[in-house]
Amino acid sequence: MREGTEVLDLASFLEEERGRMDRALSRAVAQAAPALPHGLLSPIERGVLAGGKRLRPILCVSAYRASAGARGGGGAKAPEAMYDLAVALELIHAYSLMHDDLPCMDDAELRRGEPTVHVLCGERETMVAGAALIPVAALQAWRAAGDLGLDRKASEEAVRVLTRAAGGAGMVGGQALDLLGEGARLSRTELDELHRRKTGALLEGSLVLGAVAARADESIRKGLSTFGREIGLAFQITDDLLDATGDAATLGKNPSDELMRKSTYVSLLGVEGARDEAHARSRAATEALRVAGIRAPALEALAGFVVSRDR
Ligand code: GRG
Repeated sequence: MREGTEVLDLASFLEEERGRMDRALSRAVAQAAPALPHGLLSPIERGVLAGGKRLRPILCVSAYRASAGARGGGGAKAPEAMYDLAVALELIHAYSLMHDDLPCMDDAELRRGEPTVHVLCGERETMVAGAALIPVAALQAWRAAGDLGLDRKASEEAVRVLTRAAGGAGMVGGQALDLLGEGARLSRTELDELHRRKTGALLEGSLVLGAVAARADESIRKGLSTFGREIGLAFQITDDLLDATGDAATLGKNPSDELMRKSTYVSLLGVEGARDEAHARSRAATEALRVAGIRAPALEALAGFVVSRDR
């Protein structure tokens, strides 16, 4: 894929980028492995290396390229260290799915068309392996930022962006709101706030991390941040739609929102209303790029992918 060309072949772009992310994730796991007690390697390999769309690191590298392009470096290939930095996001994402699937959480037995990690490796092992991935991700980001040539201040900023997105004000905080709201009927404002944290924070952080890595100026960083916030919501609304209308064979997991009586965008807006809202958020994301003067065919295509995906 050449970012400078007008038409982007999304399918081959995604395939190429996923391959690079998978290789970077294998390097990250191999780097972490010597320090880990032997029993943790299996659940970590299973949780990290067995598939997934790799959306967050792909967004991160795309934001890096778009930022470099805005500074006059358009079309440049991202260095390998950028992929190493981006997959720190995927390590956090992987742990969150491992924990989210546990019997004490969503109690899911199927993910990505395969038995979940705890089904294969045991509950306690999965819990500990998931926790081990959090510092592994922070160290991965720190090391990769150095390899990328970022100075100390920018490297610290990269780790801060990652850990804030993953923490109490972000993903874990959103998960806590989700648990506290169980059984309640949430308002639109409450649902937005829950998902802005639980799903949106890591997606928005992916864009901001790419901007930090490219040393983007404030206006580019803000534009990418707004893009990330909008696609975060579009992604979650689509997730709710897929859960309500998809089947396990396509989704690779069992629909569960209705079973768990969750407040969702579908329960709040209906299928058509939720679909309209997802597309509106996707358009708002693209508009944020235009307003900030960011030319990024890959990000525009990814904004479309987020709402057109079938899993
Ligand atoms: C500390 C108990 C404890 C929990 C950690 C579990 C947790 C925090 C947070 C949950 C975050 C979570 C699972 C959010 C859902 C996000 C979501 C819609 C994930 C699906 O993402 P995709 O579609 O997955 O990108 P793939 O399979 O493509 O990687």
